[in-house]
Amino acid sequence: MEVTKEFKSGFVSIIGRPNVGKSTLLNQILGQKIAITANKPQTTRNRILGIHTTKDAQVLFLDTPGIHKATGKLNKYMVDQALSACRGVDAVLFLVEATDRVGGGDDYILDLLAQSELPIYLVINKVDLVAKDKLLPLIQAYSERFKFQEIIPAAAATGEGVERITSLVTQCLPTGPMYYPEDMVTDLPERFIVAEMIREQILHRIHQEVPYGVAVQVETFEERPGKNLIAIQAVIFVGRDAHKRILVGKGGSMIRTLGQESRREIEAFLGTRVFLELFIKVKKNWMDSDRMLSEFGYE
Ligand SMILES: Nc1nc2c(ncn2[C@@H]2O[C@H](COP(=O)(O)OP(=O)(O)O)[C@@H](O)[C@H]2O)c(=O)[nH]1
Ligand SMILES: [Mg+2]
Repeated sequence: MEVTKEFKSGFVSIIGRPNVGKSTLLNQILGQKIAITANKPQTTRNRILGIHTTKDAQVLFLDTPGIHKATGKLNKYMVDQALSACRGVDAVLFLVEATDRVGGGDDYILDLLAQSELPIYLVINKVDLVAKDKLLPLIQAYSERFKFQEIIPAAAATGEGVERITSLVTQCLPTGPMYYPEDMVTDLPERFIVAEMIREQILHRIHQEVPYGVAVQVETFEERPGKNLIAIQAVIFVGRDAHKRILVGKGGSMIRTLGQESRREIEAFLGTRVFLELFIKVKKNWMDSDRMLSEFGYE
């Protein structure tokens, strides 16, 4: 790629309360799904790097877990991931929902942001869910609450306003090198994204508290040469026996569905056929064990 002389680059973190659409926005910016999304809080557990490269700039977006008042070790880890993603970056995209009133859980985040001197871009997401005449008063109210660099209405799910977000944040980046190869979209290993796609199916299909106590690990990932096939074995860890029974389902029906749906997503992501085997193991209360948290990559 021919790049411009004034090439810009830098980090932009995407923060906000759980469920406002941060991961959906990242996927839409990249035009590719690397972050899982669900209509549930605490879907994203780690910081996720998405790389957006054009001939003018390379923007390194950091998707983060939602910021909320956390209890429990796993939740505290997640919030810490989000807050630390605001240090050493060049700008912050702060997401709220158009359907929310100003304040509430966002005040806490704004008070934290006020202590930094970073440019903060407010994205009012999910504008597809509100009448257009509700938008101006909302923008007005937010602009009185905080000195944002810009206020951008958007709908991450449909793509509305998303190009504008990228071009506005690019303007505030310093000139700098291309840190990653131009065709690279993330630094996450394929194994991690595969495990996340399995967890996403669990979030979509199983309710109550079960998904919050699930961790997924890919144990084997083998390309079968000459066959255009990847064989994957993954383990779903749960904290309780009862959760295992729910995941297995009647006569194994739930685990079968989870396997089929995950395989479909993983095949689309990897661009090959996939042979997927899922196993379920109980690790009692792993979410409160430092050792297990770090084994699952939450440290
Ligand atoms: N209607 C609507 N739903 C959205 C939009 N953006 C995200 N969502 C939905 O909101 C839910 C949470 O999205 P997600 O990206 O996982 O939120 P996160 O927790 O902030 O990362 C999912 O069900 C998304 O499909 C949007 O612009 N409009
Ligand atoms: Mg998310």
